[in-house]
Amino acid sequence: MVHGIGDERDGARPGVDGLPGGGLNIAHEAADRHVARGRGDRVALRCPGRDGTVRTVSYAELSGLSGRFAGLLHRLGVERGERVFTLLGRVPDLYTAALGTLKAGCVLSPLFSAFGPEPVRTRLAAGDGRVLVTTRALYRRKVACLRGSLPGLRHVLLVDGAADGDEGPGTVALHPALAAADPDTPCAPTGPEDMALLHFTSGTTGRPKGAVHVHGAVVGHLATARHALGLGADDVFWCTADPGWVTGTSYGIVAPLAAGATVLVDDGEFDAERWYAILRDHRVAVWYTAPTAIRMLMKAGAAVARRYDRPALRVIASVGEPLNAEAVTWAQDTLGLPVRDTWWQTETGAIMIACAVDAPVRPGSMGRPEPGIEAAIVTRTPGGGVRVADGPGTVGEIALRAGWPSMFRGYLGDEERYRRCFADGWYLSGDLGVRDADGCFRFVGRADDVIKAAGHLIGPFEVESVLMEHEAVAEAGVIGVPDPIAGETVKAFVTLKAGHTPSEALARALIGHARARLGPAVAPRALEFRDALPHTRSGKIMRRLLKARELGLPEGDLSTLEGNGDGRR
Ligand code: 6R9
Repeated sequence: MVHGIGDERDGARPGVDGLPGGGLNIAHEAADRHVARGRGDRVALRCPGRDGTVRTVSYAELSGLSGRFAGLLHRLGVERGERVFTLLGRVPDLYTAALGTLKAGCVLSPLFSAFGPEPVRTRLAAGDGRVLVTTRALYRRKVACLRGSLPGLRHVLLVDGAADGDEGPGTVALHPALAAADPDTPCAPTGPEDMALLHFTSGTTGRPKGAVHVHGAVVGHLATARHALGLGADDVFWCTADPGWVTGTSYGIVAPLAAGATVLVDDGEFDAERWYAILRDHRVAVWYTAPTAIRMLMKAGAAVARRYDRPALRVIASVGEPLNAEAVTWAQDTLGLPVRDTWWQTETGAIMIACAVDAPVRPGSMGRPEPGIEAAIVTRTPGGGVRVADGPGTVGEIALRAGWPSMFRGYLGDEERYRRCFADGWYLSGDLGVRDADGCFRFVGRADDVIKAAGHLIGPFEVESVLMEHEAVAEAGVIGVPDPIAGETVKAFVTLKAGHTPSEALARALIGHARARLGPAVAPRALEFRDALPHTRSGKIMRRLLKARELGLPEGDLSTLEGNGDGRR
């Protein structure tokens, strides 16, 4: 097993303590050990309210709250290894639920609160969710209607519930239940290879994949937070990612708490003035955000930025989508700091390649592999193996030598799909890149059809399936089209069943249907009707070709294109 850098004194697992009786549990590393080290009074969470007040939660309080949550899960009969889902924004209860779930030895699976009922249902069903933690409003809007189809979902814990059962059978008011639970509920004696986190991610085909992560991943979260982001225990850290995205868990919850830092917890939407005020008023030192956010700040203009100072800000870093060179230099000129790029995936669990704080920033380059990580550019060979590129300058797939601590350990229930991610001891990322003579990696593109809109990975299949539920739709093909702010937005091409004719009103109705089912973050922004869609001979929609035609790019290899029905008349 490869380890990242860490504190030598901590022995075999750098940077982490391990459970007092042996074993490893993320919740212990993220809360209890700070209390054991006499740092229980330090602020773990700093939560600005809309009214200007600031609530803080100390490490000792977080340890107690997560103990209570674990005790509550025990009382409800939830067993070790069972899945607890969250459908919450960035609110203090999220941290209680996340760490409490891990403390109980259960598995945490966070969902996007912007999801519509359909993505919520598929994930709860695929992950066999036993418990869901959410708000009354989200429960009413997105889950109540699904309860009948989710017999395994036994308990719904409502963070703003008034009384048990007030939203129907199996609903529990979280706060009174926590008040009655034992804050000293001990941490389950999990081991480093026990399943801890389940993150759903989207692929080109099929339903979302549940990437399985283990407690040992905390070693990678912590090492990279320190090395790539330069995070220390005295820092205020702000990660703007939604908790439903792997970044919002690995770096929104686990890494900064394991580092003993103060996590800024803000649930608001993007607003340039408010964001600058947060950086100033809460003395944020390390800020982890996304290229879309930087581009939105660029759009808001330099004048706004100049009205606020950033007294403690030391590091700005981003993840999730290509970071354009202009954004890096704009930040340097306007905010006085460059944006440091980091590259990783749901599957990798933690940052793999980064323009780390100790390295010079080269706009357009993602930087180098983190310590303990071996990355290469490879091409797949016909025999199912890989060939590592000899020298710099070759475009190929970004691959990582398998075996780092935060590497995913499986796709839930899909061993075959997991196996296909590896060849000759390398994990194949599905991203294309190139390495320069200095060992720095540049991002070239995706090798598959998945869409990255505002940093969020969207599987075209999930969107197509929902469009095809509509009575008028015969077939749908979904692609990402470039957008100056969000990187990409979702666009759908649709053929209609006999008896239906294209119209503006129908396009609006289809987009409306998709928004209601999928949520606005996933639904298409644009929709066009076609007489036919291009297919491969095996019947798959050729999204690549839809995209090439939409963007006026070369159509590439058409040898698998079906003779008829390419959609162009
Ligand atoms: C953490 C996260 C992973 C995909 C990845 C790649 C894209 C991530 C990037 C980047 C260009 C970067 N991606 N970091 N593209 N530059 N620095 O985003 O996980 O949602 O699984 O997405 O995001 O295409 O393969 P996930």
